[in-house]
Amino acid sequence: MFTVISTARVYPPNEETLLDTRTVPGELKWAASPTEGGWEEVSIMDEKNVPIRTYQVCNVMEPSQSNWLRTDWIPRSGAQRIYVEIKFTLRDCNSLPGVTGTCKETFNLYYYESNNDREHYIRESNFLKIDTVAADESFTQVDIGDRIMKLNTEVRDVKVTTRKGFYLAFQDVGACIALVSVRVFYKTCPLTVRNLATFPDTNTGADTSSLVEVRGSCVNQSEEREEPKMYCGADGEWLVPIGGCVCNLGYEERSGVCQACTVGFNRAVSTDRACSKCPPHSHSEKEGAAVCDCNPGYYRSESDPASMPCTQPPSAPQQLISEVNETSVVLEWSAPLRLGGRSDISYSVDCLLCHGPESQTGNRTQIGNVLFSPQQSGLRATRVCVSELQAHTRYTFTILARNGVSQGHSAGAGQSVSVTLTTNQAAPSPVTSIQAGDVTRHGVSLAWQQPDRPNGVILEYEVKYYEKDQKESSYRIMKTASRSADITGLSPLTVYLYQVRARTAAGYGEFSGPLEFSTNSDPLPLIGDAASSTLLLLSISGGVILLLTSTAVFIISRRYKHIWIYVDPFTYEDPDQAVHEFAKEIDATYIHIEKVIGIGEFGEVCSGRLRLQGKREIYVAIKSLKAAYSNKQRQDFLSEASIMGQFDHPNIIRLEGVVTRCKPVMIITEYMENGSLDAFLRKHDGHFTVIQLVGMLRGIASGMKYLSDMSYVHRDLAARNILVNSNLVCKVSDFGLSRVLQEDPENAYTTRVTGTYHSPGGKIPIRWTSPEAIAYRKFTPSSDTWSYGVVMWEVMSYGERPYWDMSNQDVIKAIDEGYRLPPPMDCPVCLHQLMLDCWQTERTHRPSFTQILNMLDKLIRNPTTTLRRTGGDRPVPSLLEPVGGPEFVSVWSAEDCLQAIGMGMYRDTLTTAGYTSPDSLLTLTHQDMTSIGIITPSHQDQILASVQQVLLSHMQQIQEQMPDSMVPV
Ligand code: ACK
Repeated sequence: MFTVISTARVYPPNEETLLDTRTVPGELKWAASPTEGGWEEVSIMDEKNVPIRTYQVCNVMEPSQSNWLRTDWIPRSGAQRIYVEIKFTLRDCNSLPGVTGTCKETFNLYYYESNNDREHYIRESNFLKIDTVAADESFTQVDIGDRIMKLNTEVRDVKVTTRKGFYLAFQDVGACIALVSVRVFYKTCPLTVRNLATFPDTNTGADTSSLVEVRGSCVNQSEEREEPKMYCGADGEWLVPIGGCVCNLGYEERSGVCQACTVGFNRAVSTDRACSKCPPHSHSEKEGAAVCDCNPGYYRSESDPASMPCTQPPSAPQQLISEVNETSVVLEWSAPLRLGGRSDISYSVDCLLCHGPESQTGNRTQIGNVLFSPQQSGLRATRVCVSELQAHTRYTFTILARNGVSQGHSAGAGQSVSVTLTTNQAAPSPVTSIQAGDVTRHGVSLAWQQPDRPNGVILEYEVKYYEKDQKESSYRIMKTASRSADITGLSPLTVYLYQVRARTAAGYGEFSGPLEFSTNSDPLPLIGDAASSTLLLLSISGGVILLLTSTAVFIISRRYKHIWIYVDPFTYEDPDQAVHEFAKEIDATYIHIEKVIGIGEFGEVCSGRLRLQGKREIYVAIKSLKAAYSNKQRQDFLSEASIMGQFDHPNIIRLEGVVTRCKPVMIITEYMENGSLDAFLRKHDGHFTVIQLVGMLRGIASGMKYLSDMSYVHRDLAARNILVNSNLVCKVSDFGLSRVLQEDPENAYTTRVTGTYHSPGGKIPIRWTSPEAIAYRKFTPSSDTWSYGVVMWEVMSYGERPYWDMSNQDVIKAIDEGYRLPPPMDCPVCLHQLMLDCWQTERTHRPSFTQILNMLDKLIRNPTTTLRRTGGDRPVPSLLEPVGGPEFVSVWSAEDCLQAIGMGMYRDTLTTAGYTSPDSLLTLTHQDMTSIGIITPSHQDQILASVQQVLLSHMQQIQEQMPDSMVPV
């Protein structure tokens, strides 16, 4: 028998043993075939004297041996490849005396997969061969009796994947063998932790080259950084770790596990490897803190990293000083004593009296009118300039310091410092928009607008002028209380520079930029058709003019004082500049729209209320520009405002302002309660007296005279474009179609209008338009006169359609053939005569608006002799006839008139300024009133609205005492 040396073995950690004959207690009792004379179970003692089971066979002398030995069923336990380690001794045939060729030195190893753990019989042919096993070079010496034998160890492996278990078989073919031990095992990659991920014990794959992919799971208190993966190789080794996990915040990696940060420490960002001590002014009370909490009174802003110390809001700014300069103030302060441990300090300025919409433009903030430079909040520097404050007003400014942790933690007054100051009385802002009107050889008329910020009552204006060549070395000064000046005594054909400044109780404002203008070489002033025709009229009437009443002289003199030429907004490159030159931008929040009253060419027309700061609320009409508009439409729409904004007359619709900086774009005008004149008259057919109708016509003529004096041609004068207010005052509106008079009219407007009456300039209202304007677009104040005649006819016929239902072509033809509209029913002859004068084919024979106005005034003054005749039975007065006597003035004075409208307090002011007759009051404009010191807007409105009305109703009383032929129509 054998004694086995040193058989004690320790299994490697990546091998799972399925069978080890050396650990089987008792006999193995494997199935041998043949049962006798083949394999034999033999017990031997190992080196520790522990009995072990072996199988032996040694039939070397007999031929054709096939001795099978089969193990019991071995469960594969999930293994896919098993390893069989056989320790055996094998006798060298040569060492056996007397053996023949039958002796073998190998045996065969087989396997058979099966689910059956108790197979009685397995056919030998069902076994699959694993290998033929021979003794090899490496062996251990075994002491067998008195001889030394070699103990071989051979390992074979095979894939077992189809059944739950398998049997092994050893076939001896005639060798002398002792199977000392058989161990069956498979290989695993043992449980491991790599990159904070746990990989479980994993069976190797079925093939020798297979890699099993295994997903790891993060260890406690950690989370995946990138999916952890590793491969289990066939030899039970882990290969290629990928991805891994990181410890949760508040934990750090120690010895492959995540351990909580201790008290007073934190780990707040995953890129930090280890826990760190809490930053200053913070603490952690529990283990595992991700973030240390701030100590009481200390804070962290949302953007502060947790590693940053906790900080505090700043204390108040110090040493606030203010320096007032008129209506500006410079505020300066020093940084707070305590910055709270931060560097992101900023300041804001609070101003209790500064209201209104806020905007940031360039490097300044605007709140209402007040400007903060560089801004009102978020100031980095310790200085701010606040300007455009109200003069003479007490303001309190508070400077507030804040930093990143002020939000919600500010201790209020603790962070701010205040100063109260009073602004000075300020000089007026510079005069802008000076315009030159009448230029002669020796003089020029200048006019200008009031400064944007008068900062008080303007006492006078100073005009400085000097020859351009002489620079300012010798200049002359002229003072005036009004916003116009006639400069005389200039040298002909010389370029002069003119500057204007305003004076209030606070002193002079700055001079305007210089306006450059040359005097004429031409001895006669020529300003548009209206002026020349007036001069013509004056020269024709020669001595007659001397007979004009003081009123007429007054009107003419005022007219010359105010020559001002209308500026075509289309000559501006930037249409917005034009609109802002002539129209005030209104904050949309000051407007309350109440209802839609109509549809205009560009969108809805609404009525509503407007309350401007410091002014009483007024009713307004609001024209808005529809939502989807082109640039061209916006420009056309706003051009109406640019035109309207240049006018200031009681019979021209007044522009309140525009809204262009937000949508919808709007034009705000005064509200006219009775809407358009044509509809109004149709609604009240037959309800008015002739004198009331003439009163309306007078208003329209007065407005048109004003426009023609400004060289403005309306082009669409018609009753539908006249608006009527609650006092029956008529005002010219709709400046959409109109264009400025061209310098050289012969060159312009030559487009011949064809059948459709559309031309590049727009539609032409045929029934209202003069023949020369229709034929070759010759639009002049005389073509407006033609239209005025048609308006007269519309008014006297209570809104009848001119030429009734005749076609446009027929109208043109009829006019060409000399046909004219007949007098409307009950129309006084003189009025129809005036219409016929307006419809003279030769335009120069038509009356100017000055003449029309004089004529109407004459009719109003002498209603008993002029208005009573209807039907053309008696001769009518000529337009050039001298204006009638002063009956009107004698019965009714300017003083009475002012008294009647509750404005008696202005009697002296107006008389001193030359407004002595009632009809001189009719020429008053807002501008006139402001310049003579009637500055209260409501009083100005009251005077404008009521004077015409009172005078007309007075005339009506006179008329009522007339004979019955003068019945209301
Ligand atoms: O005839 P109406 O009532 O008077 O209908 C038209 C409509 O808007 C479209 O133009 C009316 N409208 C225009 N401007 C004013 C205004 N300033 N005051 C009152 N109504 C106005 C016009």
